[in-house]
Amino acid sequence: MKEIKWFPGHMKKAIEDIEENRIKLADAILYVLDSRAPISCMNPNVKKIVHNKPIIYVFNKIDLADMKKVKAIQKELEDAGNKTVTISASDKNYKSVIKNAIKQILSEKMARNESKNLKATYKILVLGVPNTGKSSLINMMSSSKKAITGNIAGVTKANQWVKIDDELIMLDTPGVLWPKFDETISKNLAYIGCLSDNEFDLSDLGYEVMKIIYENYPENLKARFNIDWSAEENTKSINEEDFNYEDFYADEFLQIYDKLCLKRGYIMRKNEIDYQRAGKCFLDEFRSGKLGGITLD
Ligand SMILES: Nc1nc2c(ncn2[C@@H]2O[C@H](COP(=O)(O)OP(=O)(O)O)[C@@H](O)[C@H]2O)c(=O)[nH]1
Ligand SMILES: [Mg+2]
Repeated sequence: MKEIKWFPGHMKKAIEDIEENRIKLADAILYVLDSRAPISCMNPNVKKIVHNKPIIYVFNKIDLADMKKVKAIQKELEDAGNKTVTISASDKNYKSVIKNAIKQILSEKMARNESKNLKATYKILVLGVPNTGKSSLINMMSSSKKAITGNIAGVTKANQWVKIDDELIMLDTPGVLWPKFDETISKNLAYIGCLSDNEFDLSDLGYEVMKIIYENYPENLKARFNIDWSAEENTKSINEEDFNYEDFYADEFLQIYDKLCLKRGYIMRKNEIDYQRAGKCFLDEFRSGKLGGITLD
C-alpha cells in the first residue's frame, strides 16, 4: 500500500497541543464522526487519549448516510455504555440535540455548581478526523460563522475557542488523524474526503467507490442512472471448466462502469473513456449525496 502523507507539520503541533494542554482543560469531548463511514472515523484509543473525559459520539452528516446502518452502529455504541447523537451540522434544528446531550453528560457537574450557586462555563473540545464537520457543528451552535469550514481536509489549522452561550465554549481543532489505520479504513476515509485527494489516483478511487455502491446499494445507482442491470443480457459464452468467477465478477462491474461513463459522456477524443474525469465526477456525486444515503462501514 502506498504510504499516505496525511500527517503535515501543523497537524503534529496541533495534536501535541491538544494532548498536552487542551484535553486537561476540557469538561467534555464532542467526537465528530462522518455517518458515511463512522467506524473508519473512530480511533479505538480515543478514551485513553482524552483521559476518560466524558465523550459524546456525534454521528454527523446523516443527510448523506444510510440511517439503517447508522442506527445499528449507534446502538452498538450505546449498548457499550457510550453517549451518542445523530445530527446534520448543516441544519440548525440539531442545536438542541447537542446542547441536551452535553447537559446530560455533565449533569452531575452542573448540579454541583448550581448547588453552590456557581455560574460556570463548560469547555467542550471538538475532536474528529478532518472534514467530519467539526467547524460546521461549532458554527451551527454559535449561530455565526466563527469557525472556518471547507470541503477540503485540513482547513482548520489553529486551535480556536468559540463562545456558544453563557454556559458553553467550544474548542475547534484541526482534523486530528491518528497514525494507525489499515487499508480499508484509509480507503473509506479517502472516499468520503477525509484524506487529501492528492495522495490518491482519483480514477481508481471513483471506480472503487462506485463498485462498492453497486454491490451494496444497487437501487441507488439504478435510480440515479436510470439503468436496469437485471435486464442486461450476459453475452459471454461460458466454459464451466476453466471459468474464473473472480475475474468474471470484476469484469462484470467494469462493463457496467463503462456504461455509466458513457451515459455521462466521459469520453475523450478517439472514443476512449475518460476514466480520470469519470472517477473525479463520480466521487463528487457520491460525496455530495447525489447517489443517495450511503454508509460504507
Ligand atoms: N451534507 C452535509 N455536509 C456537511 C455537514 N456537516 C459539514 N458538512 C460539510 O463538510 C465539509 C467539511 O466541514 P468542516 O466543518 O469544515 O469539517 P472539519 O474539517 O471537521 O472542521 C464542509 O463542506 C461542510 O459544509 C452535514 O451535516 N451535511
Ligand atoms: Mg475545521
